[in-house]
Amino acid sequence: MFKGKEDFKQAFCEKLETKLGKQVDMATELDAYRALGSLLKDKISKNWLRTNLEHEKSQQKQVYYFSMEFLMGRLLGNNLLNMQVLSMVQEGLADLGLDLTSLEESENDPGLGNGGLGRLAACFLDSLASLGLAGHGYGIRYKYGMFDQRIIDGYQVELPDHWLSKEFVWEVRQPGDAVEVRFGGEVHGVKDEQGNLTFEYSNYDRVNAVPYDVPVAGYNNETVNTLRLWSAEATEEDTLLRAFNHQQEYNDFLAHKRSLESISEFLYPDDSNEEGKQLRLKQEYFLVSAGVQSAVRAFERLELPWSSFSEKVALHINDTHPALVIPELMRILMDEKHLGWEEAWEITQSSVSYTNHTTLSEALETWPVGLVRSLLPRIFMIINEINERFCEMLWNKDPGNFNRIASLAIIADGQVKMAHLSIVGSYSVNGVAKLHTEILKTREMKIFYETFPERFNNKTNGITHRRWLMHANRPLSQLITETIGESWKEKPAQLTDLLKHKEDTSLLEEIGTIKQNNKHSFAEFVKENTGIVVDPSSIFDVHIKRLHGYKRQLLNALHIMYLYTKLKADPTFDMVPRTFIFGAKSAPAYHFAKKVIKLINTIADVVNNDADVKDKIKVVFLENYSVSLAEKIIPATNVSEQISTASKEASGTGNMKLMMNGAVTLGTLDGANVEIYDSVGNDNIYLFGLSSKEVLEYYRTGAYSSRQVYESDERVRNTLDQLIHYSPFSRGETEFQDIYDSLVTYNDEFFVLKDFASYIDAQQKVNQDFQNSNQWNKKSLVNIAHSGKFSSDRTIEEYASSIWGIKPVSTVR
Ligand code: DL6
Repeated sequence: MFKGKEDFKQAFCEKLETKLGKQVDMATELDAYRALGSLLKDKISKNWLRTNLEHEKSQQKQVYYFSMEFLMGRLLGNNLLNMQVLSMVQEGLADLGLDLTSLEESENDPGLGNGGLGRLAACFLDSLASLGLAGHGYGIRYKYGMFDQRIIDGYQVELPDHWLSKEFVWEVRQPGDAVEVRFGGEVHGVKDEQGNLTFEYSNYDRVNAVPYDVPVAGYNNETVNTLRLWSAEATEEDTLLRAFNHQQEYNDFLAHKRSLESISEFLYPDDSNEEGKQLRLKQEYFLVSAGVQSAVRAFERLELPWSSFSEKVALHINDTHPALVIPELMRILMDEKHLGWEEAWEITQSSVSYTNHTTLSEALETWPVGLVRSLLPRIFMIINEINERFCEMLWNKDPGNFNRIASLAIIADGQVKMAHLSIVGSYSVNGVAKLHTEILKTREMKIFYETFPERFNNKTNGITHRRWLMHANRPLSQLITETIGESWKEKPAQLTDLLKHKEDTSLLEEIGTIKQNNKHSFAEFVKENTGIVVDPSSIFDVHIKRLHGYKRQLLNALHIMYLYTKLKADPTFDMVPRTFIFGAKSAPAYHFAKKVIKLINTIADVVNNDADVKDKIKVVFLENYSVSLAEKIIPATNVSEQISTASKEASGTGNMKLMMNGAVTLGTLDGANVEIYDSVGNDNIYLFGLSSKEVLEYYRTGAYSSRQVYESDERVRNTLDQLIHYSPFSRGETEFQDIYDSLVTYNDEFFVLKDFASYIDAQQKVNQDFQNSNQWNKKSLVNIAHSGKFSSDRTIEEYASSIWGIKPVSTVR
């Protein structure tokens, strides 16, 4: 690495000169960031090569984690941390008159993900490398990420996120490893000389999939894995070998090239409700085909028989989006490697594993048969055959049970059901929290569970404590080390050692002081970015996640309206000042969610400008919520809002990041909140609302009447009426009529009204308890102490041992 600070400074200055032709005094912060990033990448590259050589030499089993999203966050700080040079680099840069934090701010967040599933993939990469495991990511190098959110007049406005504009210093283009991906055309079965049936393709479009490799460096070890991002380009045949005799030919060529390259142009900004868009299906197959070809190539270099494929290769699919891995591997094994169906199926099924991330029925992917058949003719034939064989197997087991076959079939009602394909074609299906897995087994995937019980298992999500604690909250990290020693960094479960100190009042005070300092810094940030002045001694109450009906930002917003109204009626109403902080993006076409954003901003406008209440309540909606923004908010949070309708949030991971930074959860018994509750106990979490059983029972019986709640609870009625009658919030407009209707007229799908009363009570309890700072800090400590269990290192160790069957590469660690 670097021999010391002076060595680093020299290398950095040289890099500035050779890469940018500049000296330190001429360099902007962006220049300095680019030089530093590229210098680090050079340093990482040595271990990168060594890791690859070592894997090849020892024939390590490789895990390929296929995901349409990797929400990585900025890489500079993370790489400095993992390479253990952060403080030294910071000091060296300071000697040169440069501030590391400002350089970090120069990096764009890579626009490669939307929300939970993408961020989980990023945490997993960090853990795989840090645990010395041979696991790599396969994704798409989208040119435009999820939109850049602006709030204009309270409304969400979407601008393009051209995150590559500043150069992504970490990537290495690898044209030598490009592969061809085919779309459309026709497939003909022909008999070869031995009479075997083979398939010939004609009239198809081909796309060059060019990989861009990003190194993923482990913490304090020498492992460097790879995140391989595929970019779509026109092939050489389509570009160099064309004759342009006429302008029209040139125009046609440009249109063709543009349409091929549009495959990796942008990330669909939805987190759940994907409509059957042809381009999205193209993206999915593009990733899958490129990735599987690349994994097969790597396997072939080992010169082993095909029967050992699954001993050396694990293909993991992050939700159903990459489910075409199954027919694509079948296609390659049969059409290119000439294996028979049975052998290819055995290999495929024992190599693929699948994680489900949602039970929302609208998020379960299906594709129209016609679309799959025309875009991917050979793949469709294979899916069809898988389906027929599967249905035959079901028939043989239970002849005549048509209903069962109809509900399990992969192709039914003119749709290809990707979850069914994923379950049938894999050896492992996991949910992401205990409750979620239980719901999969007993409800959403019940008949599949009955058919293949051995495939189903739970892997509760986790987050990387390196990014979310060691890097995002250095003072807290340091205090923990001073209290329990260094080893929690490599073994985060040891954070429970903090529990031995939970009666140590001076430690509790220090925890409180760190939180207070973080709140001060964050208040500065809020002021600079929004002009809103917030009181750092107020309770920082944080609701950060995608905007969705089931995540119930609306419940939080209605509660603020309720508090405001109460304060207006009784200015002496005693409450600890509270700052409500929101960060959330809505899918551009999700009308209801956008209305909620407008409502929150309207509330902010009313409350923040009303002299009667402004010392008691402030509301801040931060635009463009992202990983780097989360890193600023989370260390400053007191209350973590995890208030989804029970049964709807598969796991949540924000809940884990916030507890790890000493925030106390206010939540429903949903997703991983259940396990957080089991760990921290009743005194260190605020629970409210319906249980998942009650919610599911209401859905089953239809016995819930939101109008009844509205009519019988005055607090509910007074609050809701302000949405439609003249009030400071409606200002006589009908803007929020839809929200009102969804709650009262259309029976409140997410039980906001039903849970309103118990939410008020829980909030009231928070208000009381926060006044005893020693007790509150103790709750913080208990949460931090139990957060080690929610490190993604634990999750990945579980995947490694019980799904993938891989062990750390001993010589690398
Ligand atoms: O598993 C990661 C994350 C969970 O923590 C969230 O609860 C869940 O909503 C999220 N799902 C998605 C999109 N789902 N699909 N498909 O991000 O996954």
